[in-house]
Amino acid sequence: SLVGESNVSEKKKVMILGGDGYCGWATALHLSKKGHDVAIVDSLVRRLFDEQLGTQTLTPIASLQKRVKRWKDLSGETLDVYIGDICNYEFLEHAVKSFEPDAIVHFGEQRSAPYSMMDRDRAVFTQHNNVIGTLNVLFAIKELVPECHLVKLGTMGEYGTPNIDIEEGFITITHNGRTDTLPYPKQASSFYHLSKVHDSHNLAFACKAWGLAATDLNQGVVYGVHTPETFMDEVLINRLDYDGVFGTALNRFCVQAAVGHPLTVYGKGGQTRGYLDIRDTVRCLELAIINPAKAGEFRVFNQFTEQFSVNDLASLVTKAGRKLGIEVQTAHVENPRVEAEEHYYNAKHSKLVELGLEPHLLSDALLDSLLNVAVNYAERVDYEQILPAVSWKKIGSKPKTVKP
Ligand code: NAD
Ligand code: USQ
Repeated sequence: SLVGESNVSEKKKVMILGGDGYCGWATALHLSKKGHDVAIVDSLVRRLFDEQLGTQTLTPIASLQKRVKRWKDLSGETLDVYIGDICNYEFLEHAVKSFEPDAIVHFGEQRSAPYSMMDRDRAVFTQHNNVIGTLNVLFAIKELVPECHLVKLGTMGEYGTPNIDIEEGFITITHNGRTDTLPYPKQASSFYHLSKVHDSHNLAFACKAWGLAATDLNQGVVYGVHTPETFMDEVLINRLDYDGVFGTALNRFCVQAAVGHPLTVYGKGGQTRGYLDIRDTVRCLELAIINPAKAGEFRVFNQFTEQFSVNDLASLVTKAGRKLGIEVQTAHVENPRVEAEEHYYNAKHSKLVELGLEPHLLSDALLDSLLNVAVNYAERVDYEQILPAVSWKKIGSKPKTVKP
């Protein structure tokens, strides 16, 4: 067992909603390795989205059952598994009652902005899945485990790109001579990002009304694939999305470079966001869990380590490619989204560092290793899935069937 070598001060029972996904799987293994008792809850709907869209992760992922068995063989640790939809309250109630978590980490949402902008059906699905799922989690905690700390994934995209500094959740404003600290204004720009805003409001209210303890982690864009645990064995490998719907900026650029596709910079490329390495994601979750919010407290942490524009990322990947002998081109594609392409951006991100986060800043070594992973699995890449096909302006009410 790995518990012996862990530095855990207090062993916690942690339930991970969305534990079969990109951030969730890596976090489940990290916390298990650190000696916590971990349960995974997942409906496996993410695997179904890939089927619907006719795409697949760059890396070949094993079934959840195989993953969990291999982890048990390698570490001696058991991960409890509950397969079901958290929008189904009876299922969630059963899982929470039988596991009795000290902390619930909530990754279990539809997380793609383009997916939420495909058609009315998917916009409604996204907000229903995310908002109702989170409401169910709040009720389950209130009814069954009122002391349980909720660690909920939000997004930096809740804030949008205001022309002033972005604070961590709250801003102190003086208006007509009076001063108050208020929730930072939200200006999300997709039905997905808006679902996170709605969640944040529901969390804040539940903490105030029922005394729940919650941490909202406004995470930036995650990059990378390996963590020490998922790297232990190919059966444990994490997913890496590169397609135009679920792929995110830096991960996409590395895969594009590896297969000789021009980097897809949308519009002017000045869009600036917060980014972090997946090895920091798992550590941030651990820090939030071992330093819980108090009863009645609604905390907000901005979870990213560095800011980059899309143009910055393209030039970093171009340089890293050159070192590996890959000539990387950039294509400025028409921006399918409605967003500012040149703007001020300066977001605070000190609370997780104060708790002990030591960031893995984006380095040549990481770009090298990510490019190498992409080169290794290049034959799995479907070139046709790379260009963006979802337009924010062309969203319609008719279900969009994916063309063969
Ligand atoms: P993912 O799609 O890889 O994983 C989400 C998991 O949740 C999937 O396994 C899916 O099957 C499951 N799920 C979705 N709806 C569910 C439901 N109703 N019931 C049970 N399970 C359900 O996504 P990810 O990239 O791991 O993101 C995890 C969380 O972190 C999301 O909430 C996302 O919004 C947030 N986030 C992700 C990023 C990123 O760059 N990947 C950045 C910021 C925030
Ligand atoms: N972009 C490009 N080219 C690409 C892909 C993206 O220029 O090939 C641009 C987008 O237009 C956008 C920026 O890069 O301006 C980021 O896009 P993204 O697809 O990497 O990230 P986003 O849609 O914001 O969503 C991702 C995750 C989501 C999470 C969010 C964090 O999918 O779950 O909430 O990152 S944040 O961006 O901080 O809101």
